[in-house]
Order: sequence, then C-alpha cells, then structure tokens
Amino acid sequence: RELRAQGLQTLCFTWRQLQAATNNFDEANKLGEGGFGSVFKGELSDGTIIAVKQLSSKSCQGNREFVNEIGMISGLNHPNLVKLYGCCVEKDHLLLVYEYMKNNSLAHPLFEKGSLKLEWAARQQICLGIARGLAFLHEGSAMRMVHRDIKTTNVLLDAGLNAKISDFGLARLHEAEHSHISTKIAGTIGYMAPEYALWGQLTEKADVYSFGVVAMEIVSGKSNTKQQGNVPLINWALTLQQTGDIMEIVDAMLKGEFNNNEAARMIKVALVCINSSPSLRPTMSEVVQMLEGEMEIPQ
Ligand code: ACK
Repeated sequence: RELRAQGLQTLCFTWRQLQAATNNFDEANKLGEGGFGSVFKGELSDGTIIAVKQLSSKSCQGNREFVNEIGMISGLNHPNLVKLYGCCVEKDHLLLVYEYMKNNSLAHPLFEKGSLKLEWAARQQICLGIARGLAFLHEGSAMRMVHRDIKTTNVLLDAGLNAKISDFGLARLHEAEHSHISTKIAGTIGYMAPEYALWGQLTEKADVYSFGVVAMEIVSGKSNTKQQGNVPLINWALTLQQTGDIMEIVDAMLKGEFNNNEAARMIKVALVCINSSPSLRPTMSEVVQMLEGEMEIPQ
C-alpha cells in the first residue's frame, strides 16, 4: 500500500517469474550477500539478465530500506546509476530486480589479488562515472537526493567497466539549502564525513566526502576500512585524517612518486573532497569538471 501511495513506477514481477529466472534461487546463482539479503543472478523469459535482491528477514529496518530503495530510484534513469527494473511484493516475498552488472563490485578488481587488473585510464573512467552518477543524484533529477552510503562495495561495474552506483536503501531526499540533522546516523565507517558521523549534519557534501575516500581507494588499490576495526565511531571520526591506509598514498604523492596525470589528478580531486569542512568541498558537478580537466583543482 505504501508503495502504491508513492506512485510505484517500476515493473511488478511475480514470485513465480523470479523463481523461474533464478532456477528457484539456486545457490549456484548467488552473487553475494547485500545490506538486507542475498543477491541472485537470473534470466527472464525474454533473455534479459537480471540481479534479484531478496529481503532476508522481516526486520523493520530491512522493510524500511526496501520501500525506501524503490521510492528513491524507481524512475531514475542515468548511465551511472544501477537501473531498478522492478520489484515483487507478494505475501512474505519482498524482492528487488536490477540490471545485471557483469563485473560485480569495484571492490574485487581494486582489493583482490588475481582479479581483473584496472589500468589507469579505466580507473579514471570509473572515478568519473561515480562522480557523474552522484552529480545527477544531487542536482540532475527532479528530486535532490543524498545517497548516504557511497563506498567501493556499492559501486558496480558493467561488462564495459562503466561504474554504476547501487544500494539506495539509505538514500534521503535533500530539502532546501539548509542541512538536515539526522537523529539516526547510518552509513559505513571509513567513508562517513566527520560532520555527519559526529553531529548527524547531513547535506550532499557528506556524499562528496565519501566519494573522496573512494577516489583515494581507486588510486591506491588499498581499502580505507580494513584498519578501522571496531574503533568507537567518535574516536574514529576525531582521528580520521590520520588513520587508514590511503593516507600513505597522499604522502607518496607529496613526495612526487606519481608521475602519471590521471593518478595525480584523481588524488588532487580526492583531497579537496575529503576536506574536513563541508563548505570547502566542491559540489559533485564541480568534481566532474575537475576530473575532465575543465576546471582548476584548488590546492
Ligand atoms: O561485490 P559483489 O560480487 O557484487 O557482491 C555483491 C553482492 O551482490 C551483494 O550486494 C552483487 N551485486 C549486487 N547487485 C548486483 C547487480 N546488479 N549485478 C551484479 N552483481 C550484483 C555485489
């Protein structure tokens, strides 16, 4: 009922259709575990390859994220946002159906040895793709949105290594110019902007910060979350600039170890994005221009 009230614009799939598409949710078709359930690969009767996300439990949080995700991205069309084809809401079955992204998440080629190797041009293209997707979310569609959970595992790659942003379960509409104070902080340690982690201050600049961390990971091939462990949130936020592997890459850049243009540009852009002051971070459309070499990057 809630979905209908929101003017559901996506296709409705039947449980039977999705059972047939995934071979009855065969383990062999399992792509992995997501924020609120398992994801399976499937094929529709017309040959379209899909990814089906299944809500695992009847948890309230999961339900909220499910409805939120549909409300946020149904009808949004952009080459750098994972397309939601539709959903299934049938008795106890809650499922989301997406376009299939052949190369899965960016975390694989970035952090896993023996995985697909990303050349500098591909890394630059991925960085630009994420920036374009976010610029569209923030400013380009009728609704202004903050994603709130931008991280490497939420960036998926298609067969041509185009980056698309996924997982809109935590996304929020961003109203007017003033920032919204969140009472419940949600997101991922290692990527969360300090003003959001500490005070719940939420603007699109929180996504800009997370994008900066992802850009650093894209350049360095190192994860910023591994060393965070179970550090209490407040300690982590306060010591943010000193922790995490990625700061090594900044040192390397300052020592002049990067002599290729793509890497140097990505690092400089990442550094302005992770400025601790949100007002000094660029907007995502400025980031796009900086990465395209059409705007000077502030030092
Ligand atoms: O990193 P992965 O291999 O890529 O593991 C996660 C897992 O499912 C849980 O999110 C994969 N995944 C999610 N959505 C899609 C999709 N649309 N196409 C392909 N793989 C996906 C993701």
